[in-house]
Amino acid sequence: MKVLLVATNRENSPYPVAPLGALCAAAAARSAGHEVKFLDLGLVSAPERALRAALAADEFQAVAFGIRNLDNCWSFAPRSYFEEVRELAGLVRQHFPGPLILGGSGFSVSPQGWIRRLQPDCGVVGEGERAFSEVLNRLEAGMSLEGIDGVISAGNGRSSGSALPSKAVERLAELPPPAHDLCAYRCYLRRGGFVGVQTKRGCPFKCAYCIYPQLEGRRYRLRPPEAVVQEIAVVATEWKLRDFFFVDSVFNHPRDHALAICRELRRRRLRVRWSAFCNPTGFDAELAYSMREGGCDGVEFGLDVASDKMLAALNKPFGQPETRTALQAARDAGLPFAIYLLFGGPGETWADVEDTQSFLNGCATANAVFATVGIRVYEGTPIARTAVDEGQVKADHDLFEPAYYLSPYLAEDTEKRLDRVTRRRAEWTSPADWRKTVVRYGQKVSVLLNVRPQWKYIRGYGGYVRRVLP
Ligand code: B12
Ligand code: SF4
Repeated sequence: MKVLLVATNRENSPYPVAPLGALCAAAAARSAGHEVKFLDLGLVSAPERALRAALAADEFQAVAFGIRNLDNCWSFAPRSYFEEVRELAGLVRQHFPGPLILGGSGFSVSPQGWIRRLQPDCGVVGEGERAFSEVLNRLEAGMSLEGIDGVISAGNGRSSGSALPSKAVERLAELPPPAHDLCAYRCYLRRGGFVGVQTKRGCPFKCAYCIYPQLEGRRYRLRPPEAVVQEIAVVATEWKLRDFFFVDSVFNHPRDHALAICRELRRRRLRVRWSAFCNPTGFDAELAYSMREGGCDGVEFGLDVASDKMLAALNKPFGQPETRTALQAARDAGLPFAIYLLFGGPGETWADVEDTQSFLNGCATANAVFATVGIRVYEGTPIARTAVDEGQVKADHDLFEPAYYLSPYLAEDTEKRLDRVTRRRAEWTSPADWRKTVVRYGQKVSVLLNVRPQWKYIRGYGGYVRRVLP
């Protein structure tokens, strides 16, 4: 059947992100024999006009929405994307009589919330490839959508099926590579974006607030390194693109797999550069050098916190010794790195925030430390229980509407006090800096100059932002 697959995400902070998930769903649908017309609203100036034109230009048997983000997860400047998608769905209902299918990570973090509000024909929870193809197969055959693993069918105003993600595909090598050919990557790269690539799915760790294991599964499913690098090689050689981002939850774990990817990249001698999210687990000198030799030009360490007390409270899978080793290894290998911190976890005080800072002061210095505060609460996470127990969130709160956990000890003058801590160190930066229009403008200019992201090229990024873009 012919399906119109619409990538709905229009967020452009920190930069526009290419719709990798929707490209995966598109590839699976094509390999199941369906015809896919891909409409990426991320780069168009008038999304509603573009959608109306696409619907009028062809006869489709189904329309599917890829919903990457539900909200921006920022307690200090919260933003929901729901209204944008609701308007698009209204337009589809007005101009198209056939079925509407929803999917994507923004959908999967709160599937029942979307189903209740938009009443699509069905929604695919979690991994999309198999379930989406099966939905299209059934629609083509005129069969019911009930009973498909990972699919909530919602016809006739009632929903059936579980909101649990679909059973994960065991061997990722069986899936077709993402349909990169459908994406206007050059436009993304020009605006600071990257080509996204996955080396695996899943995360076995159990950090108190994190929903990634629910989205991708709790067990690693590794892609063969040769297949990952071949995917990169095709994009790099056919479209002459150089800038990649490994979108794994944690690139460097399991360590052997990360090493194998780096070695394969080196062996193929591709002229590419890439960065990735890492955590300190098993991140050592050998890995750091290998990453560098494989083309890595920047590491984003998701530490969240670095005080012993809060590492335990958030159930992080690493401690201070691993953190020290990892940061030193990155520095010694010549890899610029940024650190992401998330304050406000259970029991955290300003003294704990300062402990994190003084511990990091004694480690290899990051180019940038991005410190934020307030933890987005997701259904089914340990922090959701804590938030209810402490009365921060009502037990029946619909978490489609973002709620944030914040340690009561940090509740007063939060942003001002975080800013004060931040200003003590040149590399630290906090929401008080990023919210300035002039900073956002400065970032746009640096993208035009191909200095992207800025922090890779600037040591003491926070001080720079406060000094040069006051
Ligand atoms: C890597 C990443 C980033 C990187 C992206 C780097 C890059 N160049 O691509 C960076 C750091 C830039 C980033 C930024 C943001 N991110 Co982010 N990011 C991720 C991460 C870790 C992986 C995303 C990814 O590409 N996965 C790989 C693809 C293949 O998986 P997928 O998109 O889920 O697609 C699968 C299914 O969802 C489904 N599917 C997808 N589309 C469709 C369509 C249809 C029709 C169907 C049926 C199925 C389907 O099938 C796909 C294949 O199985 C996820 C967390 C996670 N583990 O999922 C968060 C995540 C997607 N991000 C999230 C958010 C909120 C953001 C930001 C808004 C944060 C912020 N305030 O800056 C920004 C938005 C940026 C933007 N412009 O859109 C949230 C979204 C949930 C929510 N609350 O809305 C997530 C889930 C993390 C979280 N906090 O919970 N992000
Ligand atoms: S924060 Fe990172 S390491 Fe922890 S569970 Fe989430 S993805 Fe895994």
